[in-house]
Amino acid sequence: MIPFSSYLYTMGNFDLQILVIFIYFLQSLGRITMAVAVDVSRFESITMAPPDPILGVSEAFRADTHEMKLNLGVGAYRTEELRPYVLSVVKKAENLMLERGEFKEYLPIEGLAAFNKATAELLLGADNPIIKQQRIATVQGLSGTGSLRLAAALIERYFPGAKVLISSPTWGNHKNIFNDARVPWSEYRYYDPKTVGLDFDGMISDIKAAPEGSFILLHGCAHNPTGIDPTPEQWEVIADVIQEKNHIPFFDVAYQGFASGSLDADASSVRLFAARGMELLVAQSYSKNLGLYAERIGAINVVCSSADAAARVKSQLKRIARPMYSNPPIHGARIVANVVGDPALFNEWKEEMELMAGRIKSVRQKLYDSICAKDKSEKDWSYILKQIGMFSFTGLNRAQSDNMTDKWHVYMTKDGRISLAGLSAAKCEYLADAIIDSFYNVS
Ligand code: PLA
Repeated sequence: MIPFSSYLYTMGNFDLQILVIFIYFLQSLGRITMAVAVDVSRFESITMAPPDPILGVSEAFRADTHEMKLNLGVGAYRTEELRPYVLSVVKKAENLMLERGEFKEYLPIEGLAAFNKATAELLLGADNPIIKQQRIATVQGLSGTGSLRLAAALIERYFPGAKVLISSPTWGNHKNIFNDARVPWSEYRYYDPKTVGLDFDGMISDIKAAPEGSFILLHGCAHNPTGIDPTPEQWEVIADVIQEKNHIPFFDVAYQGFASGSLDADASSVRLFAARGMELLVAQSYSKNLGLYAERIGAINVVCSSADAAARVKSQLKRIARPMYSNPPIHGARIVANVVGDPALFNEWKEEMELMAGRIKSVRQKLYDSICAKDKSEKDWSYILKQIGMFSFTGLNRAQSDNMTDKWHVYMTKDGRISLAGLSAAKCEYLADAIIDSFYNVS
């Protein structure tokens, strides 16, 4: 027999109302005394969550019907025609996979071995002794976000109370990731609005002041949202301070190849730290550089001082991953492994990446030129050119950013960030008008 409580769930609203009336009727006869609140949801106390500050922008964009609308919110590369772009090396790798008729069985918890090898080599350089010495623990993750989350869980479990220091500002999701993993965090100064540049002294003194043994989260290249990276000399000083304070560097590498167009140049910060013999954490993502956004492919790497420590760390990362999502998806991992493992495809990838990075640089220049041509004041807009990567941190405040969206239908994050990867040369003039109007007419 079906229990009464299960039967309740199968009833429609109308049925429930009838039932409630029937129960009241029985109650009024004094035959039954129980109160059944069947028309009240058990989820009544759950309030509506706010839209995500980045991905929520795309939702609002989709709902807008204006013909000039422009989505510069999320960092996703578009063609000059503003269409999503699938790299031709990705299509070739997928064709190869189809021809080979590859299986779809579960991967091991740590992911595809060929991917893990390729990703560590891409990060450190194939001939890096760390790889030969097996001092790197690499586990395939659910893209950059999932990899950061695994590392956060590792910190929470094995470094209780340790703090993560994140840059101010940083990618919006960093705080969520550490909050959800219950890892305490605080900020170090990074951006100086007066110079629209790096507050290097502030950054160094905050890293120095952090409790010994803190994790220092660093953007490997193309800092999000500012587009401002330390110089090679500044990276050396940052490494000095981290070493002095016995901190642990934790790199987020979400844009390797996208900042400069070169995979090696964009990994130079990580390699500089690794070459000093430091232990470090590195989360990687293939969302942008291979355009594999929805495949959710990335990795967490932990460089350790011994092969033995690396083996133990890897075993614990697997232990964390298993109850979270069991094992990672195979498709994107195979694409990366095929592209990196085939010299012809690898070279073609580098060419396509240069092309993408080049298109972003050219709209950056065009936007700057258009703004300068229209703005008759003395304002120096050159910071737009100095910033690197996908984004430009315009310096527009919240009200001005709102004006960009409400009046001009330009969708962007409320911190004033625009994704140049979603801009075409044809829309630069329009965007320049929107920025100038918002900057001068809204305070
Ligand atoms: N780290 C940084 C610094 C990022 O900017 C992003 C993506 C990620 C990690 C995670 O990307 P992944 O999980 O897809 O690998 N930032 C985007 C998208 C491009 C987003 O917010 O999810 C952004 O628009 O900022």
